Amino acid sequence: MINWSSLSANEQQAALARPANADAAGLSATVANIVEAVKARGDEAILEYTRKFDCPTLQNLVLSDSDWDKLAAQVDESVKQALIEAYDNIKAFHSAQMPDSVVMDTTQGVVCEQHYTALESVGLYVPGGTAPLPSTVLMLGIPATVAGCPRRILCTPPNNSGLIAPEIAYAAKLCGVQKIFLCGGAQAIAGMAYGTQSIPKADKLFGPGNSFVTEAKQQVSQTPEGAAIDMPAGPSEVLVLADENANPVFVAADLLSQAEHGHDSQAVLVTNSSALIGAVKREVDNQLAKLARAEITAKAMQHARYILTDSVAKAIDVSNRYAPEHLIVQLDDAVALLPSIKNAGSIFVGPWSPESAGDYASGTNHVLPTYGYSKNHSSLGLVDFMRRYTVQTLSQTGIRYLGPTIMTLAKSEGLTAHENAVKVRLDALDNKDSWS
Ligand code: HSO
Ligand code: ZN
Repeated sequence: MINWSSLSANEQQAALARPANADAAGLSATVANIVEAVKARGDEAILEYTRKFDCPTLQNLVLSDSDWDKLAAQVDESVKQALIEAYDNIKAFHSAQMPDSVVMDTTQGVVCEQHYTALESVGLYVPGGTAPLPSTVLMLGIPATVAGCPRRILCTPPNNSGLIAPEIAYAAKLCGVQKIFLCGGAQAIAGMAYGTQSIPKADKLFGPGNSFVTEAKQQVSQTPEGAAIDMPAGPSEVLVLADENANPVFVAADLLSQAEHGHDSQAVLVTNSSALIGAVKREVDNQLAKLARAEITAKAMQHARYILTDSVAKAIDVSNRYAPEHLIVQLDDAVALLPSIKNAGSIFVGPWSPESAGDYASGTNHVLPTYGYSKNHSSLGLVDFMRRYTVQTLSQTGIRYLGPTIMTLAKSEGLTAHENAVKVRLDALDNKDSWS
């Protein structure tokens, strides 16, 4: 248990720190080599890495339509129905995010417009790992399709026999993914960013991944011929804000649901009640033993943080400083306190809103900024699959009216060519020859 008010400023900072990568330089060099190999040798390099890391006998990077259909057909009927229900909610919420154009006269004869258009080609990444996540396929594929992106491909690592989880195949079909490539890691990211013989180049890459994937996304987004990325990422995290009336069974279950993602998952409880901390710890022990992934979950819970503050207001302060990916608010007056919550990727309000709801099926996106990036990055949404551009049209009245202002500003910056681009037009309107 961490007693917040007894900590020095440095200790407080350390208490909220994220795990740092011990060998950032090594990771960066390894990934740079992979990216270079894929840039130089395309499919051949990706196949080599995929045979080395995922499936030694893989022949083809593309999942054939017949394999895709066969896999999708294997999914349990009840899981299909659940995926469809989740799909409906996610689609409804993301469709409602369609932004409107802005068209207005800013001044006499000057029309300014702002429009959105779908990105041409998007690359979706879905990790393999210890638990393949079809829900992530929905979170990426649905907004890509709703936004109207014409090209939507997905990369995911194959298993030892060169196939993928049936649920991933089914979810990808459901949400309109057009092609699945059987590769993962930095090699998949490089393949989508630069394009290969079989993988079409993507304008932007989306989706979570391990440290290799994250580093590769950073690297390919630094070069103009690479691809944009959705957001920077680190291990998944939850912060629960709770008071003495919160249900310790619920709080423990929420911390554990985050912890089961991986040994590096971050679970943080911030509360003004030491009694709650005691009760939650007991509950964590009770529930942990019964979980399917008890070992991974226990490992993550070893670095779980239980922070005691002097007041609810201070607890909210701590949460704002931590800027969690997921924030669960189990405070008495959760709704009233929402305006004081500044930084969080997605907020779950009140005792009946577990993170699992947003992870799977409520409709919100589960791709969210981690590692404190919720201070300046947004949760994934429809507009991330679009780009915004502007249009302006000045009439003769417009250039006459605004021209002198533009000329004055251009002159004040010493940019006489800018000034002249207006002057030649004003002169033409006055039937004057600009050059005499
Ligand atoms: N909590 C994860 C998403 C997820 N959970 C998928 C279950 N499946 C990151 O937001
Ligand atoms: Zn989750």
